[in-house]
Amino acid sequence: MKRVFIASVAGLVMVAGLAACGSEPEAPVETAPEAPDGISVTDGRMNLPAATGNPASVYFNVVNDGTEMQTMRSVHVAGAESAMFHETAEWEGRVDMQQLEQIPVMAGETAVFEPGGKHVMAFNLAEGMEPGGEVEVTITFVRGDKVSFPARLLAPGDDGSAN
Ligand SMILES: [Cu+2]
Repeated sequence: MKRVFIASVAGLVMVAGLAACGSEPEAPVETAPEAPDGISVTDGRMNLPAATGNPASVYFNVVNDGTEMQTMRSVHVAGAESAMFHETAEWEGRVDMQQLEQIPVMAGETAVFEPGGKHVMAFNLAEGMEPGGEVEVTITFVRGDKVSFPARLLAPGDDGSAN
């Protein structure tokens, strides 16, 4: 799968605050989402936190087989009180996380969410989430289209590659 780094369009990405692992809840997601033209999501997975109460990390690939750029605006994780896009990167010599307000994915490209890079942080998880389970994740795009996909629940640190 082609990997896409969005550094070239970093100007489009609004960054709000450094290392914000705790913030406002997202607006609730409506039912019956409809994906933008050509958008699909593969390999959804969520690493459960090692300690109860900590946030979980969600990873996946957003494939844009359409003819237009699509821009992700928000994310909802079922069973989490709130969720947001994050990126892990090095700034001035130290590795840190930032919130991303919007994430574009160009026509014909794939936005990869993976450990050490872009990811979704899910906060205040419901009880009873166990490895082997699944949750639904919904991404909303700037024009209001949505795509939902399952994320497999993995133990902390499990990269899911054995599955
Ligand atoms: Cu994060």
